[in-house]
Amino acid sequence: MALHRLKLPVEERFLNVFEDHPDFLALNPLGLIPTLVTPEGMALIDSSAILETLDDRTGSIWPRDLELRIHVRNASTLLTGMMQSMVSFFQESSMHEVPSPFWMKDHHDTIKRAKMRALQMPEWLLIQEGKLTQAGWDLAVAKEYLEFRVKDLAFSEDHPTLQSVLNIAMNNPAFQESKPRL
Ligand SMILES: N[C@@H](CCC(=O)N[C@@H](CS)C(=O)NCC(=O)O)C(=O)O
Repeated sequence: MALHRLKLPVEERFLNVFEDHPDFLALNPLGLIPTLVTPEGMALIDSSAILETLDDRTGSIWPRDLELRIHVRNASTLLTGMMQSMVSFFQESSMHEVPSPFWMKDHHDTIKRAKMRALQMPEWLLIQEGKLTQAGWDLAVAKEYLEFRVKDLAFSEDHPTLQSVLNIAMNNPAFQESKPRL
C-alpha cells in the first residue's frame, strides 16, 4: 500500500504462505509476507524494514518533525502489533486441530486493549494537513482486518476520528484494492 500511495512502480506476486515456495523462502527465510525485492535485488523481509527503507529513500513515510515522528511511529507500532495479534488469534482459532483457550483469550485480550488505546488516539496523530499519517493508514487497515478476522471485536463506525480516517482512506484506490477478501 505504501508503494502504491507513493506511486512507486511495483510488480506484485501473491502467494499462499502456508504452501511450500522454495524461491520465496530463499528470499525470506522467515517465510512472511510482505517481502519486497528492491531493484538492486535486496529482499526486505518485514513491513517495518520496507517502510524504513522507503522513508530513507523518499522521506515520505514518517513526519519530518521529530516530536510528531516519535508519536506517529509509536502509534503505528501499537496498530501493527494489534494486527499481529489478529494474525495470531486467527492462527490459534482456525489452524490448530485443538485451539488453545489460553492463547485465544490472550490474543483476544491484547486486541481489545490495543483497540481501546487506538480509539483514544487524537486526530493529529492520524491526520496531518488533510492526509493520513502512517498511523492513520495503519488504523484504517486494522479496522478492515479486524472486521475480517475477529468480527466480535470489530470497530463501530460511529467514532468521529475513525470516521474521518476512513473517509480519507476510502478515497485512495490502493486502500480499496487492498481490502481483505476471500
Ligand atoms: N512483522 C511482520 C509480520 C508479517 C506477517 O505476520 N505476515 C503473515 C501474513 S499477514 C504471514 O506471512 N504469515 C505466514 C506464517 O506465519 O507462516 C511484518 O510486519 O511484515
